[in-house]
Amino acid sequence: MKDYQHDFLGFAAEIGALRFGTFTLKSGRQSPYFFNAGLFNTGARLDRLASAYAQCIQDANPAFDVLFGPAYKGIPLAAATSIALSRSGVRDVAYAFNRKEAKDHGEGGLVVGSPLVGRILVIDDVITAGTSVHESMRIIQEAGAEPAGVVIALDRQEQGQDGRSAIAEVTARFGIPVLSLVTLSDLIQYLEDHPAQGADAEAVRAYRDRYGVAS
Ligand code: OMP
Repeated sequence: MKDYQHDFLGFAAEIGALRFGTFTLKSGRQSPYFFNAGLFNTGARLDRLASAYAQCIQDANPAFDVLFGPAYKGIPLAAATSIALSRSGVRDVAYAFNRKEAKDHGEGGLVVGSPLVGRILVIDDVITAGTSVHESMRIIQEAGAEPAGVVIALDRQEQGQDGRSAIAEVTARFGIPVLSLVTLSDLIQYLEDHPAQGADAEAVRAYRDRYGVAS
């Protein structure tokens, strides 16, 4: 694990964005842990999260033109990541996000910010079964743009709709990379090294055995 990944996990646990207990996921699965990106809810927290996204993008260096943050949680993530990339001297990156409800007055339309043109890098929070990411792909394709990749904070490394990993499905179907700040394997390794923080590493391993896929 790189330093920024280790720091990200520690900080997420410290502010309660990474929680342990029993959680029902969008997919209906019962998970012993949950990552809530909405808890990066101050300027300093969001700054740290966005810096980690920017670091991940700089390391993998995918070719893209515009960042896209899917409503709602992806919106501050894409905006803050574009700031982090410009501050780190990479370049002044355009960003866009969608509305959930189409507007029929004013500027109208579903996409706000930069036009969705060229290669679009999606900035999202989590992929579990892959439902949210398919919705982003639909928006990009309807705009006539091309998906360039997806960056998420946490890859839960779970089975998608056809039994393969949700990420393998996205990569195969759209031919794009999915980058993550950390994966479930990183989280398990982190919990093994930091056993004192009230998390049930055994329950997380059991969950991986039931729903996980090899990375
Ligand atoms: P999928 O659409 O199944 O890939 O689930 C991803 C979405 O689930 C995320 O965009 C979140 O809304 C939510 N989620 C989390 O935020 N954190 C988690 O740890 C797990 C989920 C989830 O419900 O699977």
